[in-house]
Amino acid sequence: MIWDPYYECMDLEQRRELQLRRLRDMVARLAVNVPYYTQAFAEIDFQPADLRSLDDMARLPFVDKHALRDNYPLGLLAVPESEVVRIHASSGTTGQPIIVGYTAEDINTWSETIARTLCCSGGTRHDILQIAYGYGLFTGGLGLHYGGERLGCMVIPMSAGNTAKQLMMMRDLKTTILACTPSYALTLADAMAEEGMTKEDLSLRSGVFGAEVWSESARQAVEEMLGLSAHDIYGLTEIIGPGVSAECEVKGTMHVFDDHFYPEIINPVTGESLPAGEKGELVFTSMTKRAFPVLRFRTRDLSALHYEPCACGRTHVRMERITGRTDDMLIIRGVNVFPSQIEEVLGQVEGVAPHYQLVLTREGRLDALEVRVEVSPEIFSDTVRGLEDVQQEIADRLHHVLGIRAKVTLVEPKSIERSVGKAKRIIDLREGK
Ligand code: DLL
Repeated sequence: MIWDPYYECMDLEQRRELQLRRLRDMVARLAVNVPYYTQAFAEIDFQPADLRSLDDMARLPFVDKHALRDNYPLGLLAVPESEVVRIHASSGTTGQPIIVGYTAEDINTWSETIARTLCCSGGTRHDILQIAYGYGLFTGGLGLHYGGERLGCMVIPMSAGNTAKQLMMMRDLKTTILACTPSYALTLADAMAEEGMTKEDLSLRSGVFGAEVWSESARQAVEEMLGLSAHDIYGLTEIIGPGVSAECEVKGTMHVFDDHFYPEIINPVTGESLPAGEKGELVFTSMTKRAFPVLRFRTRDLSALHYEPCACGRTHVRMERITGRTDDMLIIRGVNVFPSQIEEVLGQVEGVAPHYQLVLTREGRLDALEVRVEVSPEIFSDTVRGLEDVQQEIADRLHHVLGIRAKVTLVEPKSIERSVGKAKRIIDLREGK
């Protein structure tokens, strides 16, 4: 089912006209209501009327996390505070959070884009939706919650953690759609085995997983262990939260709800716009947000955009799975390495569990990478020789893909800390990195 066929299946030309109209309106609101943008436009001598075509977007300045932080807490609101009905905050690991506000209309838009997201994964009002994303300042829990209610699902607001209770509710209430981070889905799957539960005891048929980078092999593992169809969903606090883009049944790319969020891909070094199909940094402009609209926000996420229509009938531009963040990129002995490349390699090796950690140290002047990965119980109880073979196979494959040698350490099943939210995969112990 398509939630909103008018907007989701719109003719491309018609959508471009809609985007231009909405962008003009947004830029005019920013110029008048937000001093930060008034000044930024003045600096480049730009008037809202100068936005004559979508190509003119490239003239406008970017906004990045620093600009948002500098205006902490509510300096970039485009409406009076009295119109704000909710705030959320980004889950940044260091320093000041970024606070974002929503008007009642924004909450409505958000619920709509989440209802679309759930429909993309096959959801209907007959579904029982268990939300194991964290509730609170993080956008995952409440974002999915309002959208699930909008669709008419029976919503179970579990929040993250409390794994045994999650499984009990899942079984007893016959949950059909699970919403959580992919790493927590793996945690739930492991715990299921421990409780002696099988996927046949559950009624799951679909999952909406996102908020962190994950791989095709993690998808296969989750689908197999939980007995569901796993869908990638993407979003970020600064733009709205989850509900920016979602994978339909065709899978492989995510539909960007580009009647609300205008996407661009740029070269992360030069800032130049890149053509369709080329990989670069995603930039989003929120076209309809009232309280906290952002102009050309640099996400640091790496992806590519595709404009050909999808077999599902939706005409939204599609984005590729996120392969990493520009600030996640590890530079190891001068070689650029993304954790997702390592995850993909590990997924190809028989007997290796999808739980891993990357530890970076410095040996003398050189960077050293250690890949710690759990092996399955069968492999773990195998002969030393068997373990050495697995270790060697991983090291060789990593060398082939990355061009550098990594130390591979096989660790006992369940020895790597399980996450309930976004997994922490990188431990960087290098000084002055
Ligand atoms: O993670 C919003 C969200 C909640 C998305 C639930 C999906 C599901 P933030 O905490 O602001 O918001 O983090 C945003 O998470 O810039 C990406 O780096 C990463 N991210 C989000 N979705 C995906 C995904 C939420 N599907 C940051 N694949 C983004 C890879 C993702 N990375």
